[in-house]
Amino acid sequence: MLKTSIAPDGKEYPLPTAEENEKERLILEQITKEQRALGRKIVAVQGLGFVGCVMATVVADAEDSNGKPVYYVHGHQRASARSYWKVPMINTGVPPVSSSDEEVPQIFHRCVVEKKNFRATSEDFVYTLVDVVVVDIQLDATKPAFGEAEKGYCDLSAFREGIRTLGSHIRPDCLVLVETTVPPGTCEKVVKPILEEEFIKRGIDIVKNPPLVAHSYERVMPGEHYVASIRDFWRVFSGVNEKSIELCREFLTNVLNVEQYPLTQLDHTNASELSKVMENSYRATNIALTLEWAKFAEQIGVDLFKVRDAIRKRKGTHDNLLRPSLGVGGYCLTKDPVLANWAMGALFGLEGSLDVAIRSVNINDTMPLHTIELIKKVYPELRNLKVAVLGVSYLENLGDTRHSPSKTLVEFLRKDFALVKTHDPYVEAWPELEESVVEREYDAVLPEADVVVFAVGHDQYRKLKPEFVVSSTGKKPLIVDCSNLLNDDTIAAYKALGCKVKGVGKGHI
Ligand code: SAJ
Repeated sequence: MLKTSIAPDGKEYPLPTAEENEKERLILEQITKEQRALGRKIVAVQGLGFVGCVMATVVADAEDSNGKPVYYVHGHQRASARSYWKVPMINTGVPPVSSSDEEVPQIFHRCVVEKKNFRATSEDFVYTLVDVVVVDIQLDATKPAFGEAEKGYCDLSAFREGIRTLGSHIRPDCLVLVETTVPPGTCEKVVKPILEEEFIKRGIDIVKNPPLVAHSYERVMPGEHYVASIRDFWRVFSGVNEKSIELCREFLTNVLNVEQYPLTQLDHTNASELSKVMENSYRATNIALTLEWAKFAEQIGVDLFKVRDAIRKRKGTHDNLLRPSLGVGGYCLTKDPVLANWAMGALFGLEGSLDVAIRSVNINDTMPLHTIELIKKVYPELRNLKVAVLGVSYLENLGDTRHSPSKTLVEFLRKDFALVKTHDPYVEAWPELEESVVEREYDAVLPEADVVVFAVGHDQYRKLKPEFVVSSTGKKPLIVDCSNLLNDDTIAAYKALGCKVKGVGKGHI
């Protein structure tokens, strides 16, 4: 029975057979020959996830001074049941990611269907044909214990396997450009040695032909400026040797809008790798600090958000002060500090840890418990309490539940036997929280609610009228504002309707 890969729309794609793979190799060879004849360099993008698939189109979309494509791009996705469906889907010119950026479907159609210089494949053989490989495969951090990020670690096995595939296929003069967010030290201590091992197995002299490895991290933000966050955005890069650095500079200069967004070269891949994870650790630490002070503000009758606004008036030095919320979710701030902390010991053999960054991750991961404390101030006993949670996405106005703080909130409420219903206008399913239904209609969650939690800052929640919310519940529910959604007038309106109101950082209520 042929294994299949099922796309989000339910369409089934059978995984390729051995015969089909043999045919595919011939197609890849033919295409590459034709494209080289057109004077194009050949690029492979390894991993067609939310970064790789759009990066591949940005590379394919790059044109020379005569408006001709500089590159032909083979997107490579392993033929896994989970992700193979992306290959046939991309080859119809359809993006495998949904996005509010209308440039995403346009750039896919332009490169796959019109320019015909981007095509997806699952054949490893493709790596024997290319001049550059852009590595965009996933690399996760694991946090085995809630609130104990110091125990977090990174399992590099899948990443190593991906690099080994490259080492056993690529030509010695092929540049391997790592974009994946990796623990500091990975290029020098993991990627380069694996490539050297594979080169030696293939009889390649690694002194004459040292592997060419560069690192340039992506700053993709999949929202409404998805494509621009790759093409029109600053990049940091480095390489394991001079040639790698120069080839990387040439590639990024051809692909990205470096006139407006100049490149920054660092002198070692450790530096470029450290830069990425420090960027997000800085952001995570910034948020964690505001929660610590929000708790203090609540106890002394202060509205932390007004204090924050006052501080942010100092443009250039203090206007990047962030804010507390229900919690810090998403794929970046939750793991990047852990990658660095783990690398200290695992890759550099160093004692000690990044205490401030790790403590910040713990503050951020456990932030939803503060919202539960606010509820318990009014309802000490949560058993059978009916709680309506508005918002399960990790970010406002987006439908992405990865590492959503709402998951922690719902799990801890249910652990104390509260009766929780959830709502989110952007979220269809919530895979991280099994058998959890996410409602789209208010009348499915508000009736009878004792507590209404404004968990995520979706714009439509900000516009909800207090009269509507209170009448929908048929009670005078406790209102909990986790993300500064309710201004003072709205809070006053809820109180006039007989509701109690609590808010993260809102000590003045
Ligand atoms: N959050 C707060 N308080 C804030 C800002 C965010 O609690 O002041 C929470 C959000 O609700 C969310 C989490 O933190 O749960 C992360 O929010 P984010 O705005 O950092 O969004 P992310 O996780 O998508 O972060 C990405 C990062 N981009 C990359 O790594 C390429 C980050 O560096 C960007 O700053 C961020 O997008 C962005 O600005 O959009």
